[in-house]
Amino acid sequence: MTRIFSGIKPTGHLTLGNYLGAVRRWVEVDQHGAEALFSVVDLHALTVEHDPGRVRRLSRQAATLLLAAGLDPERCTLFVQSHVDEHARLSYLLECTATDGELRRMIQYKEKSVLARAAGEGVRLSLLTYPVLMAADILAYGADEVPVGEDQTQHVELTRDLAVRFNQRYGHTFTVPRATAPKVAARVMDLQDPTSKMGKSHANGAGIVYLLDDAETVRRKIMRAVTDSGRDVEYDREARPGVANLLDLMAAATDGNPEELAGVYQSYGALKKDTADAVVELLRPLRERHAELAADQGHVDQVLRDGAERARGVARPLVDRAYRAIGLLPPG
Ligand code: AQP
Repeated sequence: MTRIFSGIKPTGHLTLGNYLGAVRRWVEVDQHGAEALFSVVDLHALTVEHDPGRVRRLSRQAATLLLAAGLDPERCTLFVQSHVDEHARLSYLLECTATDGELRRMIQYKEKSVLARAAGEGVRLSLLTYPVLMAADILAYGADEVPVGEDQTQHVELTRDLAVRFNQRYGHTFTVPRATAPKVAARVMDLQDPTSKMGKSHANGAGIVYLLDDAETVRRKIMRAVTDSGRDVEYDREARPGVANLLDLMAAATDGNPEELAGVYQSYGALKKDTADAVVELLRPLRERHAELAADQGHVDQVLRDGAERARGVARPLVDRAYRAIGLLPPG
C-alpha cells in the first residue's frame, strides 16, 4: 500500500494556498485508502523569529483545521512533529549526509534569509538545516509520496538525494519518496502581488485568503485582487499573472480548467465575482466544521495524542535501523 506523508508549519493562519496546494489532496488520499500520516511540523516554525505562545496556538489551530477540512483520524495519523522524537534523531544523521553547499542552494533559504537580514534579525542556523529536518520527517515514515505545493518540490528533491546517498553508503535503509503536486493551483499567488506566492507568514494579509476569513472578507479580497490594465481574459501566467491566478482559483474551486475558463469570461469583474462566490462556497463547510471542533479542544488533543503514539510506532524501528546502518553502537 502506498504510504503518504506531508506536513504544515504553524507559522501563520492557514491560507487558500495551503488548502489548494496541499491539504485538499491530503483529504482525497485519506479517503482513497492510502496509509497516510500528516503532521503539524512545529519544529520548523522555530527557524524564523517566533512568539512561543503564538506557535502553540497556531499548532492547535492547524490541527483543528486539518480535521475540519476532512482528515479522518480513524483512517489517517495526525500528529504534532515535536511529540515524536524520531524526527530530531534522524535529522542529525541526515545532517551528516547532506553538505552545506546543497543547503545554501535552496530557494526558500535564500528568500527567507534575505528577509531575516532585512528585518535586522540573525539568520538562524536551523533555517539552513530546515530541509534536512524535512527530509527526516519524510524518510522516518518510509513515505512513497509527499503531496506538496510547488514551493516544496525542491525540498523533496533534496530528500530523494539524501535517501539515495545514505542507501548507497550504508546499505538500503530508506524508501526514496516522490513529490506530487496538484494539476491546478500548485502555486497560488498573492492577490495583491501576483508575482509572489500567497504565504501564510507574509505581513500584509490583504492579498491572502485565510481559511478562517468570513465570507465577506473573502469576497472583498478577491474583488480587490490586482489584475492588469488589459481587458481580455487570457490564461498567461507570465504576462498576466493576476488574471491567471484568478483563473487558477476558479478552476480549482469548480474542478474546471483555467484555459477553458478564460474563454468563458468577457471581463475581469465577472471573473472576480464568480471566483469569489466559488471560493466562499468551497470554504463554507470547512469554516462551519472548524467552529464545531474548536469548541471541543479535548477531542483535538486526544486525536493528537493517539496520532503521536501511532507515528512513533512507525518511525522508531526505521530510525533505529538508520542508527545501526550509519555505524552507531546500539545500546546493550
Ligand atoms: N501559495 C501556495 N500555493 C500552493 N501551495 C502552497 N503551500 C504553501 N503555500 C502555497 C503548500 O502548503 C503546504 C504547507 O506549507 P508549509 O506550512 O510547509 O509552508 P510553506 O510551503 O513555507 O508556505 P507558507 O504557507 O507560505 O508558509 P510560510 O509563509 O511560513 O513560508 C506545503 O505543501 C506547501 O507547498
